[in-house]
Amino acid sequence: MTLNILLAAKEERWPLYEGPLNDAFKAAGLVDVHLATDIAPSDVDYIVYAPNSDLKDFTPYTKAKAVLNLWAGVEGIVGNQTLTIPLTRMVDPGLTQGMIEWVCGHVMRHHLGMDAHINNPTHEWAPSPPALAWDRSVVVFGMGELGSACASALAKFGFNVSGWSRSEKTIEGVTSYHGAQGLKTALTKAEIAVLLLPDTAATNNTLNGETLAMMPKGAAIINPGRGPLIDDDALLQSLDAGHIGHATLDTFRIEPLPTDHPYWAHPKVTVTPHIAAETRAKYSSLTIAENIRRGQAGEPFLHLVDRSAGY
Ligand code: NDP
Ligand code: OXD
Repeated sequence: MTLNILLAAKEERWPLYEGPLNDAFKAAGLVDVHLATDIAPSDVDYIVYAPNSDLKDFTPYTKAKAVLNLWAGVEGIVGNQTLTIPLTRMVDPGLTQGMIEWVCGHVMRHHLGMDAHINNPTHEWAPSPPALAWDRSVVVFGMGELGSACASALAKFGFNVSGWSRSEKTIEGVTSYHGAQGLKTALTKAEIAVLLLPDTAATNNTLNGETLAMMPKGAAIINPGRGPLIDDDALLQSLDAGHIGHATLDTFRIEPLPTDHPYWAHPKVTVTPHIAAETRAKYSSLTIAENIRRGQAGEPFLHLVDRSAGY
């Protein structure tokens, strides 16, 4: 029996995914696979789903066994009432490695104060050596697949690393905080804060006027998580008041970030266009194929989304 796999994505994704997905299906031992972007809904067995797909009504996909999201973040699909089959999200080594590199790079920029030397138009000779990583406290908010990998990598550099999440974690070299009281303690330690929380009702405005004020003066915020984690007006106020020192933002409430948004022109804000970690077809196809293999073998899916928690 042919296994029908729908790639629900914009047309431009097809050339990127066709080869890697078919190769990964073969490597996973899946035979007689038909991968396409236009399969009759009632024939589809699995849906590989890109968040910008036009597919919003899953009702006609009567025999589909799962929707396999190509992104780690699921805020665009998790609340879809027409989706009643299992939903998995992307966890793959390429995504994790990309996030480690991006986060460590931006943490290092702030830790070493690189900007002062990259932009020095007056050729000022003002030696002000940076602290050692041992004496710098970095807090990662959201200690899941990506946050815990970044926290471990930062700990290996020697940073004094803490992590905050819903549940307590045991990670070598990383102090774990959780819950409301844990959040307060974590904030007070966050000379550099990395946000890797998902976008849910509970994480909305995690950084707001009150919580920003708990952070050390001059703190840097790095947000590859999602735009709604931050109250934008409160952040701009805190930057203008000289409390928060800098914000490096990769994700926004509206993307692309509107050209007239104050973040673009703000001297203490760095905007990157949602590039912290890309889902790369070469690696993500392996996760997709493994989950389809599992589905066919009657084994539990990996990386299932908890629909009630929203991530
Ligand atoms: P995970 O689901 O593995 O981790 C989420 C973490 O957030 C968990 O540690 C979880 O706690 C914690 N968390 C969730 N809700 C709360 C809460 N209310 N209070 C405290 N902690 C909470 O996700 P990933 O690590 O894979 O990805 C994280 C996010 O990164 C994605 O959702 C996405 O938004 C973003 N992302 C951005 C990319 C980019 O290019 N900018 C690329 C990829 C992802 P617990 O462990 O206790 O459940
Ligand atoms: C993701 C992302 O969630 O790229 O995977 O933001």
